[in-house]
Amino acid sequence: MSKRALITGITGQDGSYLAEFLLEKGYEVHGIKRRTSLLNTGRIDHIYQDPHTPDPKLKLHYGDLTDSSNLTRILREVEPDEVYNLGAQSHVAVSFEAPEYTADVDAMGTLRLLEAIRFLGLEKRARFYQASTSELYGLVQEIPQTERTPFHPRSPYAVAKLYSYWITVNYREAYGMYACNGILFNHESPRRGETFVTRKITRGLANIAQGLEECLYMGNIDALRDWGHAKDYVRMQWMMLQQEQAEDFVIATGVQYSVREFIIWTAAELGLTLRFEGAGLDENAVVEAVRGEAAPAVKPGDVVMRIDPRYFRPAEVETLLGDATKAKEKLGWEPELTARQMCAEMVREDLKAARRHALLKQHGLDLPVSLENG
Ligand code: NDP
Ligand code: GDR
Repeated sequence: MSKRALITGITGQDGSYLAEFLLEKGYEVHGIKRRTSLLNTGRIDHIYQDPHTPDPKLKLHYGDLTDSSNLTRILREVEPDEVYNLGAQSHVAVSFEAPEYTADVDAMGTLRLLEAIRFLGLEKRARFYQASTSELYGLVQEIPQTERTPFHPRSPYAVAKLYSYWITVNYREAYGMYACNGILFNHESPRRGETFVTRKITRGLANIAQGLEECLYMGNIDALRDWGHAKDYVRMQWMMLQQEQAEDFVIATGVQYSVREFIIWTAAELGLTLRFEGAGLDENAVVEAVRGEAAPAVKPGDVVMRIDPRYFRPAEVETLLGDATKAKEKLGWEPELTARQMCAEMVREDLKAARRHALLKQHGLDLPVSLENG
């Protein structure tokens, strides 16, 4: 009999890679998707299986982390061997705008799921993975951050995730559940949500290169992050549930870059050289030179980026750098892709999309480019 996994957040970046990974491993994968007014399964359409086919290996259930009756019903129906709680309002800046909702989903949602597992008597059967985050470190107490570094969350998102971290530990200690936290540092991919900084940059500059947008507005480009590739990180989520004992692990590359460096890499992939003007946060980035074919719409001297304080956060996490020694030693995990390689892949995919869009535009089929920002 194949193992059954239940993924909350299956329509998100990590959920989609994890579902692919588990299907390849022969799992029956169940995912919870929210009801939305527009289709939200774009990241998993390529692995979608028509429910009318005999014995589909991927099954989707409507649900929401704010609805405990629905979580209980789905868990009862699926009786999973492994539960991956990836669902969340995952945008840090948005959590300042919607703190109560963020707490409901990111903190109480975890409790609802754990309680439903316990209520159904599945606590000895279902192994539980909680998507914890490097945002827990917030105002960092130690560099680099390990499993033992104290937490100091700096946003409603991080505070909600702190609750989830501890309630996961608590259910492990109180009820002997196999429940663990992956403290994951930032991880990205071509499937990254468009309003997170890396994707905002690769998509925005690719659009500008093709004449679909004029200028990108950014926040704190001096923030430092430890960026890995989502594909490497979901492998680790699974590995964490295959141990004898449930434990918490930091997952990170151990290398740190600034948002500014990520901008420069992206520009280089597009054949652009940027000149940053001004100091600190009041900078304009001015395109100084143009080489290659990838940015036909940009002329030397064009201002392609400006700083807009609306993207500063009320409390910022300036620097994060992880130490994943424990994961490397105990689980033999190693990231396979560097941040620079990941950036190149993201630019390639966003440029492909921008070129398609520009081509349609040339032929009079002008679809508006979504300028939703974050
Ligand atoms: P995404 O934002 O891409 O995906 C979040 C998923 O959660 C989506 O499927 C979303 O559904 C779903 N979701 C949102 N609200 C609810 C709700 N109320 N009920 C049920 N599902 C909901 O995030 P990532 O894939 O990047 O991250 C996965 C998890 O890992 C998140 O919990 C995030 O906080 C955490 N994390 C992420 C890191 C990263 O760098 N990516 C690092 C550390 C932790 P919909 O598609 O409908 O919006
Ligand atoms: P983060 O990711 O907050 O670390 O949370 P994000 O990509 O949003 O920001 C990273 C850093 O870039 C700075 N920044 C900007 N960010 C956004 N979104 N938009 C901008 O215009 C911009 N300009 C500068 C930010 O201030 C920040 O310092 C992500 C999410 O995936 C969380 O769910 C996850 O828990 C953590 O990573 C680890």
